[in-house]
Amino acid sequence: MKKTWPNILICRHFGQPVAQTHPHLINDGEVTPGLTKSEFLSRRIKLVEKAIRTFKGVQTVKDHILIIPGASKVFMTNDIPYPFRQNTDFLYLCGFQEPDSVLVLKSGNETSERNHTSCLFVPEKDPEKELWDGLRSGTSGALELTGVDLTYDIRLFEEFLNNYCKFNSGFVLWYNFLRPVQQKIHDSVTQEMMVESKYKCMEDPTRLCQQLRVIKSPAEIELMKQSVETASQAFIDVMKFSSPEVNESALYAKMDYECRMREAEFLAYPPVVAGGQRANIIHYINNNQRIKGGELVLMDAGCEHHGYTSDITRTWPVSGKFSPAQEKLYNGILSVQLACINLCTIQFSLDQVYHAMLTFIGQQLQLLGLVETNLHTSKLMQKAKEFCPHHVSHYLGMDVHDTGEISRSINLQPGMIVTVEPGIYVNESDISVPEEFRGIGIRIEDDVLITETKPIVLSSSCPKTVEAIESVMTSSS
Ligand SMILES: [Mn+2]
Repeated sequence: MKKTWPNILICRHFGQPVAQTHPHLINDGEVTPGLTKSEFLSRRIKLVEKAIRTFKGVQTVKDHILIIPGASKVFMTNDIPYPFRQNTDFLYLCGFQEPDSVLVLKSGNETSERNHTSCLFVPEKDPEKELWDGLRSGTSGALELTGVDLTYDIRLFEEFLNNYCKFNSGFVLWYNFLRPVQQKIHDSVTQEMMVESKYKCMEDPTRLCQQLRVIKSPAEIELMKQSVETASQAFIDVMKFSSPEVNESALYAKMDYECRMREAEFLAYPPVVAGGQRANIIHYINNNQRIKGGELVLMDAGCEHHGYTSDITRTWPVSGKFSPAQEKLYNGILSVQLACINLCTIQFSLDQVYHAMLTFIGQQLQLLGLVETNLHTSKLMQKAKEFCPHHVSHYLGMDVHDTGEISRSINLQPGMIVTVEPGIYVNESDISVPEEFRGIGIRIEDDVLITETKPIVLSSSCPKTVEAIESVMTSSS
């Protein structure tokens, strides 16, 4: 009988999924699922080029060094870590998923692409540590995995900075000093570079990085579509699972389960699962109350799929059938939401969509008899703000509230992905409105891709009209 031996020699060990170990997740040439080494390389080049451009014409500036730390593990109690989540900018620039690392980008003397260098400092392999905490890629694994130019043991980081300062002057240090990501790295930067002000000037690279991140590449758009589709399908399962007296926590658990079963890593944020008047607490996350038969439930949830998030809100009757008052208010806010989506084009900014939303909500409030019809415009806007105290949108991407440094007053651009999420929240003790509407809170939120022409709703498979929701809830499969 012929004996076959396991091919142990070619089986390298890495601290994160690679094509050899996780062929179901990742293809050859990819650093993280769906994203290639060349895409990461082009992100790094673009960032350094942006840094150089910022100082173009300033003769005294010679070089640029950018320091982007990865995250460290955070512990909830002795030895018990929270689920690890990599620092977003670091992940965006190199795809390395282990804690306690740092990326350093150095500009070359010329602005030619080839001259920029990327160095990744990582925890070196250590059999004893790996026995407890899992595999590490180490310096050689990280080099092969990410395609950066150089990798070093993280323990050499301080020495590296020390040497850099010895042999360089007149450089710009790009480091977010105000929001340290990793204490050790922060101490090293402070110690080696701040003490004698070795740099010519210090700048925060966060905004430059977010200017890149806010426009999604084709590969990123594909990942976003998958993330949003996963959450949309999970919403359908949660709607079907709803029934009178269901606990909010059960709907939360069902959402989490259905997203993970579709290979999302986890929910992107603690979801809002708010029955009845609890929907009027915008960030309600206690999720521990039973929902009565006649009530609506508002669920705001999304997942993280290979580092990209979805963020959807639906509001539906747990019994499967809207009451006449619920339906009226629901259709009112739905018409606002559809009108806002139509404005998501390169002609407008998110702030302009927000102001339009206030106008649309004002009109609906008057049509539904929630406010008087003879109000002055400014008073009507004020009323609209009272019924919807939040913005209509935020950018969406690797983070849920993505690229927070990018103003919402700039025009939308192709490749941006944004949420559209108007709501109406009627206080139960507001005696100025018809009784039938009191205590109802409704929000409808979709994820929308901006193109050269029309907006594309990525969450369109998630039921949204009264008919679609009622029909999904009565169908058996
Ligand atoms: Mn949102």
